[in-house]
Formats: sequence, C-alpha cells, structure tokens
Amino acid sequence: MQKLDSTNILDISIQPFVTSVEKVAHVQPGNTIEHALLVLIKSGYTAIPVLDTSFKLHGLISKAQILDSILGLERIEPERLQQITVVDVMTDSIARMKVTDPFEKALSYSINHPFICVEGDENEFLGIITRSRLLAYLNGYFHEHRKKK
Ligand code: 2BA
Repeated sequence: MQKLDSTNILDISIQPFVTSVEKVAHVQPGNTIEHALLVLIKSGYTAIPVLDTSFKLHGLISKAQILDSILGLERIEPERLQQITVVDVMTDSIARMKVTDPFEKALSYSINHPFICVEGDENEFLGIITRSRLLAYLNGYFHEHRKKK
C-alpha cells in the first residue's frame, strides 16, 4: 500500500496499482471464441483483454458477448464456437489509459468499468488496474486519514 503523505491523492502515480501483463489472462484476436470461453471459464473472470502477439491491446471479450454470438433463433448453437473468432465478437470500446496518467483518471474510469487497461509510451500493453484495487487503496487511505485527525 502506498504511504499517506501530503501529495494530492488525485495526482498520484497509477504505476503501483497495475496488475502486470504476465498476470493478466488474455486471448488473441485470431483465437476461436471457444478458446476464449475456455480461458474465461478457467480464469473465473467475466471479461479479459484481447492482445496480439506483440502485446498490443485490441479490445476486450466477455462471456456475455460470446454467448450472445452463438444465440440462434430457437436455440444456442455451440457448433459456432469453433467458427467464430475473437475479433468478430470483441469490443474495442474499452477503458484505457497511459501509465503516466494520474490516479484521478483511473478513479473516474472505474465508475463504469471493472478494470482499466494501461499502456506505455509506445502503446505497449503494461497490464490492468482493477476497481477493487483502487477501492482497497482508498479504503486504507481514508482510514489512515481518520486516525490522523
Ligand atoms: P470480473 O470477472 O467481473 O470479476 C469481478 C471480481 O470477482 C474480481 O474483481 C474478483 O474480486 C472476483 N473474481 C473473479 N474471478 C476471480 C478468480 N478467478 N479468482 C479470484 N477472484 C475472482 P477484480 O479482481 O477487481 O477484477 C475486476 C475485473 O478485472 C474482473 O471482473 C476481470 O474482468 C478483470 N481482471 C482482474 N484480474 C484479471 C486478470 N488477472 N486477468 C484478466 N482479467 C482480470
């Protein structure tokens, strides 16, 4: 946990809150949605980032999007899981920010997004910041603040 000091909390660096790329479950745009569903089920997450082989961020894919894409008129069509690729289903409308952006931006994004994708100067994917990590930090921060009063 970051130390409480006189710095304005909204301006602090987001770097310490980033879950690094090697710990982030992800899939590639060319994977089948069957593969993506397996990764989502195994990891236990609702949605995960889509990265290419150079670790560039393309979007995110969720269990709900996959299920929606195999929904036929009368029944669920599981055979389509092997025919459709991640790029056809994923969304590219995601919360993303630079690692140099301030905490304030992460906090604001986290109102509507359970996680935010973080990129470096060259647009390389560095990892994610989860809403729970931000809330845990703020919880600690405000408790410290109350003790100091
Ligand atoms: P969700 O998948 O909706 O997960 C919501 C919360 O459920 C997670 O919050 C975590 O508290 C819990 N959870 C889900 N799957 C879990 C698992 N396999 N093991 C332990 N706890 C689990 P956060 O940890 O704050 O994550 C927020 C969102 O960020 C997740 O939403 C997921 O979409 C994404 N995420 C988090 N860590 C990730 C990782 N390592 N790789 C890929 N995506 C991740």
